[in-house]
Amino acid sequence: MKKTRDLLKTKLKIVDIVIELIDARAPLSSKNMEIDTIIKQKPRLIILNKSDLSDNNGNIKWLEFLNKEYQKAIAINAFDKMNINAISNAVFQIVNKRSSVRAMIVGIPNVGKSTLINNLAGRRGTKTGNRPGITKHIQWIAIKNKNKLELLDTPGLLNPSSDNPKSSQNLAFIGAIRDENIDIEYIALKLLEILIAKAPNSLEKRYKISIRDKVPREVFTDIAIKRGFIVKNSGIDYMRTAITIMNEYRKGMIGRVTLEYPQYYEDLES
Ligand SMILES: Nc1nc2c(ncn2[C@@H]2O[C@H](COP(=O)(O)OP(=O)(O)O)[C@@H](O)[C@H]2O)c(=O)[nH]1
Ligand SMILES: [Mg+2]
Repeated sequence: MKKTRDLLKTKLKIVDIVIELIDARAPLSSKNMEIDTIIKQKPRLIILNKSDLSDNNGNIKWLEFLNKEYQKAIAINAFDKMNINAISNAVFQIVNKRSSVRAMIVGIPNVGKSTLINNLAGRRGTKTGNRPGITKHIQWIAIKNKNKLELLDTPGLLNPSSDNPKSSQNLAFIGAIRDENIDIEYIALKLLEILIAKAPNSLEKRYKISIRDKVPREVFTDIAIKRGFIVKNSGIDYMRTAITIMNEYRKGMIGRVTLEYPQYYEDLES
């Protein structure tokens, strides 16, 4: 991590603004807290990405919270072309500069850094490096139709920093931790517990099952049976069922579910 941190600090010196991507389904768990001390007073735009996978109410609450805590936050979906304007406007609002502005995207794995860079850059991604005065090894990408905004072509990869059990679970749900490193069956059952509470209708609709009065294990079995995930002589194919549930949640097929809310709202709930 020290090496990554040092590299990040070097790159920070050459940008005007940091664009920090977090996952709208779990903004707190997917935020690397160390970044706050690394970037210090450097202008920053926080982007709640994958806001198409989180619920609208969650997005509103998080934007309200983040806009209060940090300089500025917006919610986007990295595939949406409309974002180019939203991001560019936000950047120029934060950075008080009329000439060329340079930005760098940072975030933990799987938050959508590459997707966003590709979208902002257009299909080919015009490289603007190797111009006089620009360090040879550093490549900049011109953002489509925004000739005053340039992006560092490689994002800053951060490790997730939250280490409480709830955050680790959220990171597993959203696919920020490699599946090899988690007990997928256990995690799928935990996810079902949340979906039963937060999105019962979507869950019933997706799998055409009734979940009334059922515990996660029973819902899990129902899903396996509905999908025909049965192995001859040994019953349910637990692995396949678990992977299916995880994948379908991650793709937003079981509804838009925000996994955590700003502390204030969590306190109200409990
Ligand atoms: N639904 C949805 N999926 C996204 C969004 N952004 C990225 N993804 C998906 O999330 C996965 C990880 O994206 P990627 O750009 O590789 O993340 P990176 O590891 O931060 O570079 C890919 O499967 C993307 O298609 C988004 O805004 N909405
Ligand atoms: Mg990437």
